[in-house]
Amino acid sequence: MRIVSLAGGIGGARFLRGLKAAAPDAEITVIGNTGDDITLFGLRVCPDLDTVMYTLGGGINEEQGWGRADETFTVKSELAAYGVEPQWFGLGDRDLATHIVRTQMLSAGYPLSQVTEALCTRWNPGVRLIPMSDDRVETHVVIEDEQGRRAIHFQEWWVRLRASVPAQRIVLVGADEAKPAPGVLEAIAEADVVILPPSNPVVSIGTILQIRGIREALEPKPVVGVSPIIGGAPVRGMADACLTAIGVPTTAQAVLELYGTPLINGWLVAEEDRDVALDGVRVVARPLLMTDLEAAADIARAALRLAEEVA
Ligand code: GDP
Ligand code: FO1
Ligand code: CA
Ligand code: CA
Repeated sequence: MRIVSLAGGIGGARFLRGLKAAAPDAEITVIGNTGDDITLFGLRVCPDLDTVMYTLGGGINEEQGWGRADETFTVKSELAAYGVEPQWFGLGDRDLATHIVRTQMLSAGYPLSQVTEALCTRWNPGVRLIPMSDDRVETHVVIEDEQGRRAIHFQEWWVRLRASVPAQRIVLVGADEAKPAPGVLEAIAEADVVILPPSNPVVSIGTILQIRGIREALEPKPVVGVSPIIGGAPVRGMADACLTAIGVPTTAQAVLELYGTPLINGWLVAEEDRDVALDGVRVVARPLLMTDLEAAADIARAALRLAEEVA
């Protein structure tokens, strides 16, 4: 079986670990969000790609959900001693090696998709991980505070401000010109099923869907989504702040309507959201908390069953 999954960071990566366990013989292609990417200290950092790569490859900091296990921060404190900004983003020593290799390859002219493939030869994530685009696309957030109205990088809003200042707009800079990376549309065309994991519906899945041609390629496919919202709240993180910014309520119903038909055909919700409904979509209620690998595998199995029903 050929499965395509879109993915952000933590929610996507934890689901994918369950999907691998649920479908050990499947060929899984993951289309990763690169809207979170940022250049810091001259280094290109791809948080969501790395979260998927480290989680599936066994190198993730499990408690945190991002960054490397057994991490140290010597370089970070040395940079701080020079007074170099930004100091609100923590790049660990082990993690830095990834960004150095990536930046070196990008500078030599390799596209991000080939760089990601090269990094994955070390981590063996057991899936084919492709960035949504080789073109530089970045999520920026328009805020208004004492310093006036301005756009800041998504990471500054998310990490430094913890999304505490309301986002007036979320803009994907570069989306108009960006093309899907090589292999993205081909993998979708060949997929038997497509799964939208419980990733952030705005700045992870929503971002990938903005890349020209991706939504259109997905629409005719049997697509099953797993709700990232349970009982009116994001399980972790601040996805509610992103939904509010685009005028969408933080409910499993509203996220389903945001994805909409004909894109989505099956929608897995938590048991407390079992009254969610949309014409043309089969809704199934299951426990959706990814407390451990087994729980994530159960959710993935339910998603695959639902995909078979709607195919
Ligand atoms: P990020 O890029 O690290 O923010 O990660 P993703 O975009 O892949 O996923 C973040 C989303 O995962 C959050 O908005 C949560 O709503 C969702 N999430 C996290 N843990 C769980 C869980 O155990 N169950 C479900 N259903 N959703 C979860
Ligand atoms: N998130 C934080 O909250 N603080 C950090 O210092 C931080 C550093 C960091 C470094 C590498 C990386 O891949 C991810 C990192 N994250 C950090 C996570 C992260 O950037 C955000 O949670 C996501 O981009 C939102 O998906
Ligand atoms: Ca992300
Ligand atoms: Ca469809």
